Amino acid sequence: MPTLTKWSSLSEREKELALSRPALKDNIQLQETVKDIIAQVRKSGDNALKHFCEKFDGVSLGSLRLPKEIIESSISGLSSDVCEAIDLAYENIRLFHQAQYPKDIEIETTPGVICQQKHSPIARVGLYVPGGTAPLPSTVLMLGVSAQVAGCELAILCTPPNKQGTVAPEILYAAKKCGIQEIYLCGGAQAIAAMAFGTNTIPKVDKIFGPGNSFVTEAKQQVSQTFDGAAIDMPAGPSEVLVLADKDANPAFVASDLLSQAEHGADSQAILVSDNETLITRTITELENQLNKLPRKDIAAASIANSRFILCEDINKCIEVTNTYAAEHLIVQTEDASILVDKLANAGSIFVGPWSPESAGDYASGTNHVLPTYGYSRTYSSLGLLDFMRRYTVQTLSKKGIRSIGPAIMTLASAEGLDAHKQAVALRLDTLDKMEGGE
Ligand code: HSO
Ligand code: ZN
Repeated sequence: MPTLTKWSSLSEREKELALSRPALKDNIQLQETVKDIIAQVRKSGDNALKHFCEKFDGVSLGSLRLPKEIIESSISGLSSDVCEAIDLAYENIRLFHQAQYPKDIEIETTPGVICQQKHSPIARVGLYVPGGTAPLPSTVLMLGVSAQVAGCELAILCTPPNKQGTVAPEILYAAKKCGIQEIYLCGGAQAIAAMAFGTNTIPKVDKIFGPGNSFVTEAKQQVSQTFDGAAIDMPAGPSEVLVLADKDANPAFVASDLLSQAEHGADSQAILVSDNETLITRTITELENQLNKLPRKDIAAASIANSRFILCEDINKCIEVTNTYAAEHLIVQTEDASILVDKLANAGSIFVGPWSPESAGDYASGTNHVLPTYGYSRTYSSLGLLDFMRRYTVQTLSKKGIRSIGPAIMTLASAEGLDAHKQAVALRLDTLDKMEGGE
Protein backbone atom coordinates (compact mmCIF):
# COMPACT_ATOMS: atom_id res chain seq x y z
CA MET A 1 0.00 0.00 0.00
CA PRO A 2 1.30 3.46 -0.83
CA THR A 3 2.21 5.90 1.87
CA LEU A 4 1.38 9.50 2.57
CA THR A 5 3.50 12.16 0.87
CA LYS A 6 3.93 15.48 2.65
CA TRP A 7 3.96 18.08 -0.12
CA SER A 8 5.85 20.77 1.80
CA SER A 9 8.76 18.44 2.52
CA LEU A 10 9.37 17.65 -1.16
CA SER A 11 12.05 19.31 -3.27
CA GLU A 12 10.95 20.90 -6.56
CA ARG A 13 12.15 17.83 -8.44
CA GLU A 14 10.30 15.49 -6.07
CA LYS A 15 7.13 17.54 -6.55
CA GLU A 16 7.43 17.11 -10.29
CA LEU A 17 7.91 13.38 -9.86
CA ALA A 18 4.97 13.11 -7.48
CA LEU A 19 2.68 14.52 -10.18
CA SER A 20 4.26 12.70 -13.12
CA ARG A 21 2.27 10.27 -15.23
CA PRO A 22 3.26 6.62 -15.69
CA ALA A 23 5.81 6.63 -18.51
CA LEU A 24 4.39 5.67 -21.90
CA LYS A 25 5.95 2.63 -23.53
CA ASP A 26 9.16 3.05 -25.46
CA ASN A 27 7.91 4.61 -28.64
CA ILE A 28 10.36 3.60 -31.33
CA GLN A 29 9.39 -0.07 -31.24
CA LEU A 30 5.69 0.78 -30.98
CA GLN A 31 5.89 3.28 -33.83
CA GLU A 32 7.56 0.76 -36.11
CA THR A 33 5.09 -2.02 -35.32
CA VAL A 34 2.12 0.27 -35.93
CA LYS A 35 3.64 1.69 -39.10
CA ASP A 36 3.98 -1.82 -40.42
CA ILE A 37 0.39 -2.76 -39.52
CA ILE A 38 -0.91 0.38 -41.28
CA ALA A 39 1.18 -0.37 -44.37
CA GLN A 40 -0.17 -3.93 -44.52
CA VAL A 41 -3.77 -2.76 -44.21
CA ARG A 42 -3.23 -0.21 -46.96
CA LYS A 43 -1.71 -2.86 -49.18
CA SER A 44 -3.88 -5.91 -48.52
CA GLY A 45 -7.10 -4.40 -47.10
CA ASP A 46 -9.61 -6.94 -45.80
CA ASN A 47 -7.15 -9.83 -46.05
CA ALA A 48 -4.74 -8.01 -43.76
CA LEU A 49 -7.56 -7.29 -41.31
CA LYS A 50 -8.56 -10.96 -41.19
CA HIS A 51 -4.94 -11.99 -40.79
CA PHE A 52 -4.45 -9.61 -37.84
CA CYS A 53 -7.73 -10.72 -36.32
CA GLU A 54 -6.51 -14.28 -36.30
CA LYS A 55 -3.12 -13.28 -34.97
CA PHE A 56 -4.18 -10.84 -32.23
CA ASP A 57 -7.75 -11.83 -31.35
CA GLY A 58 -7.44 -15.55 -32.06
CA VAL A 59 -10.55 -15.53 -34.27
CA SER A 60 -10.85 -16.61 -37.86
CA LEU A 61 -13.53 -14.44 -39.47
CA GLY A 62 -15.70 -15.17 -42.47
CA SER A 63 -17.01 -11.66 -42.77
CA LEU A 64 -15.66 -8.52 -41.14
CA ARG A 65 -19.08 -6.97 -40.92
CA LEU A 66 -21.37 -8.27 -38.21
CA PRO A 67 -24.56 -9.45 -39.93
CA LYS A 68 -27.84 -7.79 -39.05
CA GLU A 69 -29.47 -11.08 -38.00
CA ILE A 70 -26.73 -11.77 -35.46
CA ILE A 71 -27.06 -8.25 -34.09
CA GLU A 72 -30.82 -8.63 -33.68
CA SER A 73 -30.73 -12.12 -32.16
CA SER A 74 -27.99 -11.17 -29.78
CA ILE A 75 -29.86 -8.05 -28.62
CA SER A 76 -33.04 -10.06 -28.08
CA GLY A 77 -31.27 -12.07 -25.37
CA LEU A 78 -30.51 -8.99 -23.26
CA SER A 79 -32.26 -8.58 -19.92
CA SER A 80 -34.74 -5.74 -19.59
CA ASP A 81 -32.69 -4.32 -16.68
CA VAL A 82 -29.70 -3.80 -18.92
CA CYS A 83 -31.80 -2.34 -21.73
CA GLU A 84 -33.50 0.07 -19.37
CA ALA A 85 -30.17 1.18 -17.89
CA ILE A 86 -28.80 1.80 -21.37
CA ASP A 87 -32.02 3.66 -22.26
CA LEU A 88 -31.65 5.92 -19.24
CA ALA A 89 -27.99 6.66 -19.92
CA TYR A 90 -28.74 7.24 -23.60
CA GLU A 91 -31.44 9.76 -22.79
CA ASN A 92 -29.28 11.80 -20.40
CA ILE A 93 -26.31 11.80 -22.76
CA ARG A 94 -28.60 12.82 -25.61
CA LEU A 95 -30.10 15.69 -23.60
CA PHE A 96 -26.72 17.03 -22.55
CA HIS A 97 -25.25 16.80 -26.04
CA GLN A 98 -28.29 18.26 -27.73
CA ALA A 99 -27.97 21.27 -25.45
CA GLN A 100 -24.47 21.78 -26.85
CA TYR A 101 -25.81 22.52 -30.30
CA PRO A 102 -23.91 25.62 -31.39
CA LYS A 103 -25.57 28.82 -32.50
CA ASP A 104 -24.69 30.19 -35.92
CA ILE A 105 -23.55 33.81 -35.90
CA GLU A 106 -24.33 36.60 -38.33
CA ILE A 107 -23.08 40.14 -37.86
CA GLU A 108 -22.55 43.20 -40.01
CA THR A 109 -18.97 44.19 -39.20
CA THR A 110 -19.19 47.34 -41.37
CA PRO A 111 -22.34 48.53 -43.17
CA GLY A 112 -22.65 46.27 -46.19
CA VAL A 113 -20.24 43.61 -44.90
CA ILE A 114 -21.98 40.58 -43.48
CA CYS A 115 -19.98 37.84 -41.75
CA GLN A 116 -21.44 34.52 -40.69
CA GLN A 117 -20.17 31.55 -38.76
CA LYS A 118 -22.00 28.35 -39.54
CA HIS A 119 -21.70 24.74 -38.44
CA SER A 120 -22.09 21.47 -40.24
CA PRO A 121 -21.70 17.87 -39.11
CA ILE A 122 -18.60 15.95 -40.12
CA ALA A 123 -19.91 13.65 -42.82
CA ARG A 124 -18.32 10.28 -42.02
CA VAL A 125 -17.11 9.27 -38.60
CA GLY A 126 -15.47 6.11 -37.32
CA LEU A 127 -16.03 5.08 -33.72
CA TYR A 128 -13.58 2.77 -32.02
CA VAL A 129 -14.61 0.79 -28.95
CA PRO A 130 -11.88 -1.27 -27.30
CA GLY A 131 -12.37 -4.90 -26.38
CA GLY A 132 -9.93 -5.93 -23.69
CA THR A 133 -10.91 -7.10 -20.25
CA ALA A 134 -14.29 -5.33 -20.12
CA PRO A 135 -16.67 -4.54 -23.01
CA LEU A 136 -17.69 -0.89 -22.86
CA PRO A 137 -21.23 -0.17 -24.07
CA SER A 138 -20.98 3.15 -22.23
CA THR A 139 -18.25 4.21 -24.66
CA VAL A 140 -20.52 3.33 -27.57
CA LEU A 141 -23.10 5.72 -26.13
CA MET A 142 -20.59 8.51 -25.55
CA LEU A 143 -19.39 8.38 -29.13
CA GLY A 144 -22.58 7.26 -30.84
CA VAL A 145 -24.98 9.74 -29.27
CA SER A 146 -22.67 12.63 -30.16
CA ALA A 147 -22.49 11.51 -33.80
CA GLN A 148 -26.24 11.00 -33.91
CA VAL A 149 -27.10 14.39 -32.41
CA ALA A 150 -24.56 16.15 -34.63
CA GLY A 151 -26.26 14.58 -37.65
CA CYS A 152 -23.23 12.81 -39.16
CA GLU A 153 -24.15 11.12 -42.42
CA LEU A 154 -22.33 7.90 -41.62
CA ALA A 155 -21.16 6.52 -38.28
CA ILE A 156 -19.45 3.14 -38.28
CA LEU A 157 -18.19 1.17 -35.31
CA CYS A 158 -15.08 -0.99 -35.11
CA THR A 159 -14.49 -3.22 -32.14
CA PRO A 160 -12.44 -6.40 -31.71
CA PRO A 161 -14.42 -9.64 -31.67
CA ASN A 162 -14.56 -11.77 -28.53
CA LYS A 163 -13.41 -15.41 -28.62
CA GLN A 164 -16.74 -16.47 -30.12
CA GLY A 165 -16.17 -14.11 -33.02
CA THR A 166 -18.94 -11.75 -32.01
CA VAL A 167 -19.53 -8.68 -29.85
CA ALA A 168 -21.15 -8.23 -26.43
CA PRO A 169 -24.92 -7.71 -26.84
CA GLU A 170 -24.78 -4.59 -24.65
CA ILE A 171 -22.51 -2.96 -27.20
CA LEU A 172 -24.86 -3.93 -30.00
CA TYR A 173 -27.91 -2.57 -28.20
CA ALA A 174 -26.16 0.72 -27.42
CA ALA A 175 -25.05 1.00 -31.05
CA LYS A 176 -28.56 0.35 -32.28
CA LYS A 177 -29.95 3.11 -30.07
CA CYS A 178 -27.44 5.49 -31.62
CA GLY A 179 -28.50 4.51 -35.13
CA ILE A 180 -25.19 2.82 -35.93
CA GLN A 181 -25.88 0.24 -38.60
CA GLU A 182 -22.41 -0.85 -39.59
CA ILE A 183 -20.45 -2.81 -37.01
CA TYR A 184 -17.09 -4.25 -37.95
CA LEU A 185 -15.24 -6.97 -36.10
CA CYS A 186 -11.92 -5.32 -36.13
CA GLY A 187 -9.69 -3.98 -33.37
CA GLY A 188 -6.29 -2.50 -32.64
CA ALA A 189 -4.10 -0.43 -34.93
CA GLN A 190 -5.47 -2.32 -37.93
CA ALA A 191 -9.01 -1.03 -37.25
CA ILE A 192 -7.73 2.53 -37.14
CA ALA A 193 -5.88 2.01 -40.42
CA ALA A 194 -8.99 0.50 -42.01
CA MET A 195 -11.20 3.43 -41.01
CA ALA A 196 -8.57 5.99 -42.04
CA PHE A 197 -7.86 4.59 -45.49
CA GLY A 198 -10.82 2.31 -46.19
CA THR A 199 -10.83 -1.31 -47.42
CA ASN A 200 -13.25 -3.17 -49.66
CA THR A 201 -15.50 -3.79 -46.67
CA ILE A 202 -14.80 -0.95 -44.26
CA PRO A 203 -15.56 2.54 -45.55
CA LYS A 204 -13.03 5.34 -45.19
CA VAL A 205 -14.10 7.99 -42.68
CA ASP A 206 -13.18 11.63 -42.13
CA LYS A 207 -12.55 11.48 -38.39
CA ILE A 208 -11.86 8.70 -35.90
CA PHE A 209 -13.01 8.78 -32.28
CA GLY A 210 -12.55 6.65 -29.22
CA PRO A 211 -10.13 5.31 -26.64
CA GLY A 212 -7.78 2.38 -27.01
CA ASN A 213 -4.52 0.81 -25.96
CA SER A 214 -1.09 2.17 -26.88
CA PHE A 215 -1.27 0.58 -30.37
CA VAL A 216 -4.61 2.21 -31.11
CA THR A 217 -3.38 5.55 -29.77
CA GLU A 218 -0.21 5.38 -31.85
CA ALA A 219 -2.17 4.38 -34.95
CA LYS A 220 -4.54 7.32 -34.47
CA GLN A 221 -1.54 9.61 -34.21
CA GLN A 222 0.04 8.20 -37.37
CA VAL A 223 -3.08 8.26 -39.57
CA SER A 224 -3.85 11.82 -38.48
CA GLN A 225 -0.44 12.88 -39.73
CA THR A 226 -0.92 11.31 -43.15
CA PHE A 227 -2.46 13.63 -45.71
CA ASP A 228 -4.98 11.09 -46.99
CA GLY A 229 -5.66 9.59 -43.55
CA ALA A 230 -8.27 10.82 -41.08
CA ALA A 231 -8.58 13.42 -38.32
CA ILE A 232 -8.72 12.18 -34.72
CA ASP A 233 -10.52 13.29 -31.57
CA MET A 234 -7.62 13.86 -29.17
CA PRO A 235 -4.28 12.47 -28.03
CA ALA A 236 -4.59 9.97 -25.20
CA GLY A 237 -2.68 8.35 -22.40
CA PRO A 238 -3.73 6.09 -19.52
CA SER A 239 -6.87 7.06 -17.62
CA GLU A 240 -6.58 8.93 -14.31
CA VAL A 241 -8.45 10.46 -11.38
CA LEU A 242 -7.53 13.03 -8.77
CA VAL A 243 -9.69 13.30 -5.67
CA LEU A 244 -9.47 16.54 -3.73
CA ALA A 245 -10.90 15.92 -0.27
CA ASP A 246 -10.94 17.67 3.09
CA LYS A 247 -11.83 16.62 6.63
CA ASP A 248 -15.52 16.47 5.71
CA ALA A 249 -15.08 13.83 3.05
CA ASN A 250 -16.25 10.26 3.59
CA PRO A 251 -13.13 8.02 3.38
CA ALA A 252 -15.18 5.10 2.03
CA PHE A 253 -16.51 7.29 -0.80
CA VAL A 254 -13.02 8.58 -1.57
CA ALA A 255 -11.53 5.08 -1.58
CA SER A 256 -14.28 3.79 -3.88
CA ASP A 257 -13.64 6.58 -6.37
CA LEU A 258 -9.90 5.91 -6.39
CA LEU A 259 -10.58 2.22 -6.93
CA SER A 260 -13.05 2.76 -9.77
CA GLN A 261 -10.25 4.39 -11.64
CA ALA A 262 -7.69 1.81 -10.58
CA GLU A 263 -9.74 -1.14 -11.83
CA HIS A 264 -9.55 0.18 -15.40
CA GLY A 265 -5.94 -0.86 -15.85
CA ALA A 266 -2.60 -1.35 -14.16
CA ASP A 267 -1.39 1.90 -15.74
CA SER A 268 -4.37 3.94 -14.50
CA GLN A 269 -3.42 6.60 -12.02
CA ALA A 270 -5.30 7.52 -8.84
CA ILE A 271 -4.26 10.50 -6.72
CA LEU A 272 -5.64 11.84 -3.47
CA VAL A 273 -4.86 15.41 -2.46
CA SER A 274 -5.96 16.60 0.96
CA ASP A 275 -5.19 19.07 3.72
CA ASN A 276 -6.23 16.54 6.34
CA GLU A 277 -3.93 13.74 7.47
CA THR A 278 -6.67 11.74 9.20
CA LEU A 279 -8.75 11.68 6.02
CA ILE A 280 -5.76 10.30 4.12
CA THR A 281 -4.93 7.55 6.59
CA ARG A 282 -8.58 6.52 6.87
CA THR A 283 -8.89 6.43 3.11
CA ILE A 284 -5.86 4.15 2.86
CA THR A 285 -7.43 1.76 5.40
CA GLU A 286 -10.76 1.83 3.52
CA LEU A 287 -8.96 1.24 0.28
CA GLU A 288 -7.33 -1.92 1.61
CA ASN A 289 -10.71 -3.27 2.73
CA GLN A 290 -12.52 -2.49 -0.49
CA LEU A 291 -9.69 -3.60 -2.76
CA ASN A 292 -9.63 -7.14 -1.40
CA LYS A 293 -13.27 -7.66 -2.29
CA LEU A 294 -12.98 -6.56 -5.90
CA PRO A 295 -13.07 -9.18 -8.67
CA ARG A 296 -10.50 -7.09 -10.56
CA LYS A 297 -8.32 -6.71 -7.48
CA ASP A 298 -5.10 -7.67 -9.26
CA ILE A 299 -5.47 -4.92 -11.84
CA ALA A 300 -6.60 -2.39 -9.22
CA ALA A 301 -3.77 -3.33 -6.86
CA ALA A 302 -1.18 -2.82 -9.59
CA SER A 303 -2.57 0.61 -10.28
CA ILE A 304 -2.87 1.52 -6.60
CA ALA A 305 0.80 0.66 -6.16
CA ASN A 306 1.47 3.75 -8.28
CA SER A 307 -1.15 5.93 -6.64
CA ARG A 308 -0.27 8.94 -4.51
CA PHE A 309 -1.65 10.33 -1.31
CA ILE A 310 -0.56 13.92 -1.02
CA LEU A 311 -0.92 15.97 2.16
CA CYS A 312 -0.83 19.75 1.64
CA GLU A 313 -0.59 22.43 4.31
CA ASP A 314 -3.93 24.05 3.39
CA ILE A 315 -6.76 23.92 0.87
CA ASN A 316 -5.19 26.62 -1.34
CA LYS A 317 -2.11 24.46 -1.79
CA CYS A 318 -4.41 21.54 -2.61
CA ILE A 319 -6.00 23.64 -5.36
CA GLU A 320 -2.59 24.59 -6.73
CA VAL A 321 -1.42 20.98 -6.84
CA THR A 322 -4.72 19.90 -8.42
CA ASN A 323 -4.49 22.52 -11.15
CA THR A 324 -0.87 21.59 -11.84
CA TYR A 325 -1.72 17.91 -12.28
CA ALA A 326 -4.59 18.69 -14.73
CA ALA A 327 -6.51 15.46 -14.20
CA GLU A 328 -8.78 13.71 -16.62
CA HIS A 329 -11.32 13.20 -13.82
CA LEU A 330 -11.36 15.51 -10.83
CA ILE A 331 -13.53 14.67 -7.85
CA VAL A 332 -14.06 17.39 -5.25
CA GLN A 333 -15.24 16.17 -1.88
CA THR A 334 -14.86 19.17 0.37
CA GLU A 335 -17.17 21.14 2.61
CA ASP A 336 -17.53 23.95 0.06
CA ALA A 337 -17.09 21.86 -3.09
CA SER A 338 -19.43 23.91 -5.27
CA ILE A 339 -17.61 27.15 -4.40
CA LEU A 340 -14.20 25.61 -4.75
CA VAL A 341 -14.97 24.36 -8.22
CA ASP A 342 -14.59 27.87 -9.67
CA LYS A 343 -10.94 27.85 -8.70
CA LEU A 344 -10.29 24.54 -10.43
CA ALA A 345 -9.37 25.13 -14.00
CA ASN A 346 -7.59 22.21 -15.57
CA ALA A 347 -9.64 19.03 -15.65
CA GLY A 348 -11.44 16.93 -18.23
CA SER A 349 -14.55 16.51 -16.12
CA ILE A 350 -15.25 17.62 -12.54
CA PHE A 351 -17.42 15.74 -10.04
CA VAL A 352 -18.69 18.00 -7.30
CA GLY A 353 -19.63 16.92 -3.77
CA PRO A 354 -20.10 13.61 -1.98
CA TRP A 355 -22.94 12.37 -4.19
CA SER A 356 -21.10 12.72 -7.49
CA PRO A 357 -18.88 9.68 -8.05
CA GLU A 358 -16.85 9.34 -11.24
CA SER A 359 -19.11 6.43 -12.15
CA ALA A 360 -21.95 8.93 -12.69
CA GLY A 361 -20.10 10.61 -15.54
CA ASP A 362 -18.69 7.31 -16.77
CA TYR A 363 -22.18 5.99 -17.39
CA ALA A 364 -25.28 8.01 -17.01
CA SER A 365 -25.25 11.63 -15.81
CA GLY A 366 -25.10 12.85 -19.39
CA THR A 367 -21.55 14.23 -19.60
CA ASN A 368 -19.12 12.57 -21.95
CA HIS A 369 -16.55 10.14 -20.55
CA VAL A 370 -14.07 10.53 -23.40
CA LEU A 371 -11.75 13.06 -21.82
CA PRO A 372 -8.25 14.43 -22.23
CA THR A 373 -5.75 12.43 -20.16
CA TYR A 374 -2.07 12.72 -19.40
CA GLY A 375 -2.19 16.47 -18.63
CA TYR A 376 -3.79 17.32 -21.98
CA SER A 377 -6.75 18.81 -20.12
CA ARG A 378 -4.65 21.99 -19.86
CA THR A 379 -5.33 22.57 -23.56
CA TYR A 380 -7.78 19.97 -24.87
CA SER A 381 -11.51 19.82 -24.17
CA SER A 382 -13.69 16.94 -23.08
CA LEU A 383 -15.38 15.26 -26.02
CA GLY A 384 -18.63 16.89 -27.01
CA LEU A 385 -20.99 17.62 -29.83
CA LEU A 386 -18.67 20.16 -31.43
CA ASP A 387 -16.04 17.49 -32.05
CA PHE A 388 -18.48 15.90 -34.48
CA MET A 389 -19.04 19.15 -36.29
CA ARG A 390 -16.97 21.71 -38.09
CA ARG A 391 -17.44 25.42 -38.24
CA TYR A 392 -16.88 27.59 -41.25
CA THR A 393 -17.45 31.18 -42.22
CA VAL A 394 -19.34 32.99 -44.93
CA GLN A 395 -19.05 36.63 -46.01
CA THR A 396 -21.28 38.67 -48.24
CA LEU A 397 -20.33 42.20 -49.27
CA SER A 398 -22.72 44.62 -50.91
CA LYS A 399 -21.58 47.42 -53.20
CA LYS A 400 -21.59 49.67 -50.19
CA GLY A 401 -19.55 47.13 -48.27
CA ILE A 402 -16.75 46.74 -50.82
CA ARG A 403 -16.62 50.54 -51.27
CA SER A 404 -16.25 50.97 -47.60
CA ILE A 405 -13.49 48.44 -46.83
CA GLY A 406 -11.98 48.20 -50.34
CA PRO A 407 -9.38 50.98 -49.91
CA ALA A 408 -8.08 49.41 -46.69
CA ILE A 409 -7.83 46.01 -48.39
CA MET A 410 -5.86 47.55 -51.26
CA THR A 411 -3.47 49.26 -48.86
CA LEU A 412 -2.87 46.01 -46.98
CA ALA A 413 -2.37 44.07 -50.24
CA SER A 414 0.23 46.64 -51.34
CA ALA A 415 1.96 46.39 -47.98
CA GLU A 416 2.20 42.64 -48.49
CA GLY A 417 3.35 43.04 -52.09
CA LEU A 418 0.40 40.99 -53.36
CA ASP A 419 -0.80 42.86 -56.40
CA ALA A 420 -3.39 40.39 -57.65
CA HIS A 421 -5.19 40.78 -54.32
CA LYS A 422 -5.18 44.56 -54.76
CA GLN A 423 -6.38 44.21 -58.34
CA ALA A 424 -9.37 42.05 -57.32
CA VAL A 425 -10.66 44.97 -55.30
CA ALA A 426 -9.53 47.77 -57.64
CA LEU A 427 -11.40 46.19 -60.56
CA ARG A 428 -14.61 46.08 -58.59
CA LEU A 429 -14.29 49.64 -57.32
CA ASP A 430 -13.59 50.85 -60.89
CA THR A 431 -16.61 48.94 -62.16
CA LEU A 432 -18.76 50.47 -59.45
CA ASP A 433 -17.51 53.97 -60.31
CA LYS A 434 -18.45 53.42 -63.94
CA MET A 435 -21.86 52.00 -63.15
CA GLU A 436 -24.59 54.44 -63.66
CA GLY A 437 -25.52 56.07 -60.40
CA GLY A 438 -23.25 53.64 -58.56
CA GLU A 439 -24.45 53.60 -54.96
N1 HSO B 1 -13.56 6.00 -16.76
C1 HSO B 1 -13.43 5.69 -18.17
C2 HSO B 1 -14.73 5.42 -18.84
C3 HSO B 1 -15.50 4.22 -18.37
N2 HSO B 1 -15.65 3.85 -17.12
C4 HSO B 1 -16.22 3.33 -19.12
C5 HSO B 1 -16.45 2.76 -17.07
N3 HSO B 1 -16.78 2.45 -18.28
C6 HSO B 1 -12.72 6.85 -18.86
O1 HSO B 1 -13.32 8.07 -18.67
ZN1 ZN C 1 -14.43 4.43 -15.51
